Amino acid sequence: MKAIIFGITGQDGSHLADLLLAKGYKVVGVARRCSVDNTQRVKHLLGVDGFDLVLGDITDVHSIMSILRENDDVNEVYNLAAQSHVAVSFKQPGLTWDATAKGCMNILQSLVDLGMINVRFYQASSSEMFGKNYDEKDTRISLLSNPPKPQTEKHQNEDTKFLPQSPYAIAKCAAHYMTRLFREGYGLHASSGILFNHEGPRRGETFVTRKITKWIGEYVNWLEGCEFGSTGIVLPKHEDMVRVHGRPLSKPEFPKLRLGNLEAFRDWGYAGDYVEAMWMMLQKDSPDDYVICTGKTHTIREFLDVAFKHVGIDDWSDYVVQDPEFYRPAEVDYLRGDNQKAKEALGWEPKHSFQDLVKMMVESDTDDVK
Ligand code: NDP
Ligand code: GDR
Repeated sequence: MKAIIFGITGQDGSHLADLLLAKGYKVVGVARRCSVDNTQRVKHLLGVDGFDLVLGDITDVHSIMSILRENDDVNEVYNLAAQSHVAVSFKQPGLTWDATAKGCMNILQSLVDLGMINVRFYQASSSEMFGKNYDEKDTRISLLSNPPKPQTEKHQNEDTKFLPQSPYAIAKCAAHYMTRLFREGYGLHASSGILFNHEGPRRGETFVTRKITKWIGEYVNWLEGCEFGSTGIVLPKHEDMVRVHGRPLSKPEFPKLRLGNLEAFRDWGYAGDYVEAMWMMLQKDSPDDYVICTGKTHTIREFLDVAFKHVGIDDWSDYVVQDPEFYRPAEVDYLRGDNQKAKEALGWEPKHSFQDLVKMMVESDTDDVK
């Protein structure tokens, strides 16, 4: 079996490549040209048998066509490439549209134009497409109220209407509908995974979870008086810090963690679990759309609670500053998926809990910086 992964250098691309190679696939990863090395997440795969890294950009239809032509024996194509940062999409809506919406169309149309109609296609759709919308279902009867009252739970599933709140989410909706159109119009085996937030040690450093755990790692390291590099600051050991040429130096303040809205709810899962769902979708006889999520939701405050507690800090309020720079023109307040369809039709379930995820990320970042 052979797969092409667009977006190989991203978080999910690297996890998916690991999964497919372990299953014996040949994997062609498409990376775009970058002035600095962008292959950090797939370093461990370079030179591995069955893995090939090629240059291409989803906004350049010629590069897509030539990659597909050179790999006309491909069985599965995964489109994970996108300008994937919601806040950035407000600042660069044009680029976001070109990569996130048009990029998907470029791949789909190329498959049809080249007559590669039997290739199975995966599109990385997003819970951001739901935006402000959710459905409510009765879950239980509250016996505490008199008379007993039904209680409701908010959630999003495959039937929830989209109400996107950012240029990113609007571009993802366009790509989602384009995927559906090629499925229904051309009979392509094209599926969309509507994935809720998924994270892990390979998560980009400007997404909120990784920004928090990365900061914790660097702070813990600073406390221990070690050198740390990824923020660009290199601190001397404690001894040197207090005395240079016999003169005492004041201990420099460690910069606080600057965040935006802490009240938003997100349904956070582990990326390694979610790429399995992508693969499972393409193994089904018929293509379809699936919500992939944990079904649990937490605020950013709760993430902070668990992450800081993990390094022995019960109250993080002295370490975190809310900064208007990180607020968005429009926010998605509440995301909590319902994964019943994926459970029943794919047999997929998340293997890692919220607590597992936070622990894994904090531990990785406290180790990494040492
Ligand atoms: P990342 O931002 O980590 O990765 C995005 C990938 O797309 C990178 O490899 C990036 O390359 C590549 N890319 C960007 N623009 C282009 C372009 N013009 N041509 C070719 N490649 C390009 O995202 P994730 O791995 O987290 O997510 C994977 C996909 O899933 C994305 O489409 C994202 O929008 C979507 N998604 C993600 C969720 C999540 O929680 N992680 C949830 C729902 C959907 P480079 O490394 O050079 O920047
Ligand atoms: P999201 O993830 O927008 O849900 O998109 P992100 O981690 O960027 O934001 C989650 C929530 O945290 C709030 N927030 C901050 N966010 C960032 N990035 N930086 C901050 O400093 C900060 N402070 C608070 C945000 O306002 C938001 O409410 C991710 C991406 O992976 C998308 O590509 C994907 O489609 C969706 O998840 C599902």
